[in-house]
Amino acid sequence: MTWRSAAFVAAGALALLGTIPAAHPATGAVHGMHFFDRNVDGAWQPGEPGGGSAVGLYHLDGSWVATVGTNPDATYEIPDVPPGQYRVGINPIGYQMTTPSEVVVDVRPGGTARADFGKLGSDITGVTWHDVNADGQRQADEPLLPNIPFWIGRWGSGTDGTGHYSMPNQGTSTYVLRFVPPEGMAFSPQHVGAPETDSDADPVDCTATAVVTLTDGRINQIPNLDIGLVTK
Ligand SMILES: [Ca+2]
Ligand SMILES: [Ca+2]
Repeated sequence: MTWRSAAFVAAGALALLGTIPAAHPATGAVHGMHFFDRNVDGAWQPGEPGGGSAVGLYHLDGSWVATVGTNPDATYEIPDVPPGQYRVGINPIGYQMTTPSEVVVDVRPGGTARADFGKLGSDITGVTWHDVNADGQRQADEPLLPNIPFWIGRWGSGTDGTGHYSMPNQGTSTYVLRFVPPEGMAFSPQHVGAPETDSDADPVDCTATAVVTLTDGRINQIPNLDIGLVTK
């Protein structure tokens, strides 16, 4: 036998060892989706983003077993769970749930139990526009102003190249957006006329405030937090 054929025989023996059946798995898993339920139908569809926060696994008496993060694609997976019944859930505080926030699952050896969690946040959206006639209302012929910066605390953002901004899937809180007017411009008068087309910035402190609340399990949406700018 050459050294090559000896190596071949040894490799064959190792391959045979590899065919020994594995012991029946002693654990199972829990997986599912934790997502922002954009169309509020209680089910995940492609394009609905991950819910961000963690998913927890607990014994039926409430004692903690494991916590895993939610992936950006909205999936989560809790591996190596000993067989039995468990509570699995997310922290619902600050959001409108579109599914139960906690369910009981039965984990079987080698099996995968599924639990999905959908929730709805608030979309804070608006535009910055040139209030040409300085009346505090956005008329159809008044142009949007692109790339106007604003700050939320120490986090910088701004309207995009078309004059729009969007902060989707926000939980309950008070959001203070501090806008920075361009050179030679100031803010329109605040809260004059129809709210869909008025200006929401305080001309003195340059801030617009969005208050997201949950009332009777329903979260409020904040469309049209719009900012009018006038020529000085
Ligand atoms: Ca959905
Ligand atoms: Ca106007």
